[in-house]
Amino acid sequence: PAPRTILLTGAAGGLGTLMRSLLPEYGYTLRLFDARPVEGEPGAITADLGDKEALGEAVRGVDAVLHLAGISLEAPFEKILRSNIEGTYNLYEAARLAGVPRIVFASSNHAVGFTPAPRAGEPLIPVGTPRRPDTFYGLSKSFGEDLAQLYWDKHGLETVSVRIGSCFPEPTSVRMLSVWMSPADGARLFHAALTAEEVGHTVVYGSSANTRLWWDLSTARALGYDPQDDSEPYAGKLIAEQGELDPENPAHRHLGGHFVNDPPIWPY
Ligand code: NAI
Ligand code: 15L
Repeated sequence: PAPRTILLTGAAGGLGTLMRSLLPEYGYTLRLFDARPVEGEPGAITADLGDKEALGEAVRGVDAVLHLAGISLEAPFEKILRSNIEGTYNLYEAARLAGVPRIVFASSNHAVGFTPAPRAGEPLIPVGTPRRPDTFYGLSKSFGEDLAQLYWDKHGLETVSVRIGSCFPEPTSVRMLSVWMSPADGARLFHAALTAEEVGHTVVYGSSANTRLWWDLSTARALGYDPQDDSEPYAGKLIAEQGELDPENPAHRHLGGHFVNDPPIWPY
């Protein structure tokens, strides 16, 4: 049966807020969870991913989890460790103990951020490309994908790991022309990931059907995802403002964009 009640972690965040407005159209009832209060949602669970008791209650009776909570940019390792690594482990343990059958995990392009972006005519990057995190943040997403594989192999808990590109209302950089996922396509992809049959652990890239796409959407399409949007209408204005991507600039040359040359954040 199609999942009806979904635990949405990270509900107060940017993507969580977009999905709170879009996913109910697909018939889902959402249970909300975030460390911060969710505006206008007094019923939301306000708790940290470190709170195992709260997580145990949050997952009880849900059909699936859409796991968006976590630090969403580079940060000191200790913070990434707590929210993204231990926090994601705590969520998987809670889900396993409660018998939740599936998690859709917000992975990121930064798990493979040091992969060179394909030039015109070169093949798109497949999901099987070796992981090359560009930050501690990307490393935590790489961990999340391995955790998901372990929980599938050992416990039969299914996951779709979505290596999201940039999911914002509009693309705002020339790089985003290649990696943008419109919010409406994001909802389409999460819906496909929540409802496709027998996914085991499947890794997909999350973006719209962009003319300048860098990666291969075939595993996402195999789930039933049929993207409807393309960043190309934004290309003229963004290129006029920012210029074309410069192949000499490492931040333009890799999937992860500026994350590859951001200075490390101390302390390690
Ligand atoms: P965001 O930073 O706006 O939202 C993340 C939410 O998680 C926040 O509301 C925060 O309070 C919550 N959170 C953080 N640590 C927590 C903890 N320890 N316990 C409970 N809640 C905690 O990020 P955004 O853009 O909404 O991203 C959502 C997810 O998708 C993140 O996991 C991010 O890494 C991932 N992602 C997002 C992309 C995007 O384009 N928006 C691209 C790739 C991945
Ligand atoms: C991410 O993983 C971040 O969470 C998001 O804020 C964007 O920076 C996105 O990647 C991106 O690569 O543009």
